[in-house]
Amino acid sequence: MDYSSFLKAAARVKPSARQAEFLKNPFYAFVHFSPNTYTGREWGLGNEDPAIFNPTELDCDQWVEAIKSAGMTGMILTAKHHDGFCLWQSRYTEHCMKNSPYKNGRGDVVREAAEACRRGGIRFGFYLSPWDRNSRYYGTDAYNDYYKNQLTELLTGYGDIFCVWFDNACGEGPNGKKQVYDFDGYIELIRKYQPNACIFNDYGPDTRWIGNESGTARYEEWMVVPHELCFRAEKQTDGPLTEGSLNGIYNTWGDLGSQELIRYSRGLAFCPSEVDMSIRPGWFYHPEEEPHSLERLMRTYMTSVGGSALFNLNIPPMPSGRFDPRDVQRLKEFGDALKEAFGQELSVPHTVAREDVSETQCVFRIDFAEETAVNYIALREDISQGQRVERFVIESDGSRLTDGTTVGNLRICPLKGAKTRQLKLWIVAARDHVPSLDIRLY
Ligand code: FUL
Repeated sequence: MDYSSFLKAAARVKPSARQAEFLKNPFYAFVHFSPNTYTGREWGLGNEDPAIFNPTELDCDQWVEAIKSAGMTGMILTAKHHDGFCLWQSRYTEHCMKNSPYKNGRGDVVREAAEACRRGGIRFGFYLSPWDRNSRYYGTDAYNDYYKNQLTELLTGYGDIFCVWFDNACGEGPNGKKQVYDFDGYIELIRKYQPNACIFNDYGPDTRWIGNESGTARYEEWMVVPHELCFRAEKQTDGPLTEGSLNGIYNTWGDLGSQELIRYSRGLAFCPSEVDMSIRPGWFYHPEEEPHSLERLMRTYMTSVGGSALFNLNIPPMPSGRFDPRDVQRLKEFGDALKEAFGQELSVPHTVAREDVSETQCVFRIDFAEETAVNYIALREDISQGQRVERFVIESDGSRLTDGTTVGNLRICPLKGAKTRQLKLWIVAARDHVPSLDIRLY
């Protein structure tokens, strides 16, 4: 394919209906809870006694209230982490709630969490770790059946699932063997039972890992990425067949979507990235740890949600089964700060006029009725049409305030209270006709 046709095709790589829906609510919670909560480990060994898992004051409604207070709209629970302990009544193992003293072995944390989400009006999803340090099947074909049986229990017994999260962690099981995961089979099952659920994995199909666990998002984040990276997602166009290769491409690369990179791809897929980080240093609860500062959480939000990525923020319950009051307070402060920043758009009357400069450039002129202080400008592309904007500049009364690269699902630009009568948003480069842009001022 010649390069200019390739670029036009790149501009038309589109989200699936389930991805487009998922991107409307990009901020949700992770909840890491397992025997690790009681041993202080981050990766359990798999030989923990199920009797240590005993959340005597379990209160999933408290989780949901805290999650909602931060403005999050979903929860992904570790139904099973690497230690293999299942937080529900699985028919396929004894290493589960059946052998926990909680509710005399009749407890089901997955059910309590799912029901609390439903009551509180947020979405529910789960993380089912493929790596399992307990299962005696691990390292054999029988393990893939075991995993699929458990997936089926979770996909069919707990109502609508908005996200199924699984990583590629693949260590040794109890018999010293590693497992070859049947990801295609897992994905098929999820599509069968929960066709609207988005599937997270390093390589797609629906969302992908940002590449670190510290909440650091890329300055330039593309949802349209080489199929060599997201090979579990649908390839929507071929590459331009430029000589070279993207072998070895991984989520940790600094650039995954610029023209300089995609020109070497053999095809493109649509797959937004997810920033996953914990509110504390660990994924699991450790009493000596403190939640991160409000500033750090705000910065992460601005660069993830505000940088066309998703934000999955983990809050680990304490051994009692409740969230730590310090985390509850930080989540509330976070939600209040977000409301303060974005709760209300600027009320000063203004007009927005668009003028096309060329096929792939345009300028939006925003005129205010009076001098106005602007804290943020938030931009959105109509991503149902694909992702196109490559570079923009924002000027106030003729001088540059800020500039950036991608817009995508949402680009929040802090303008730090700049006083202005007229803002100009120049779209300096786009992959095709500049799409219609949603512009909001705060
Ligand atoms: C990783 C795991 O190894 C960590 O323990 C944690 O669950 C993180 C979210 O994903 O792959």
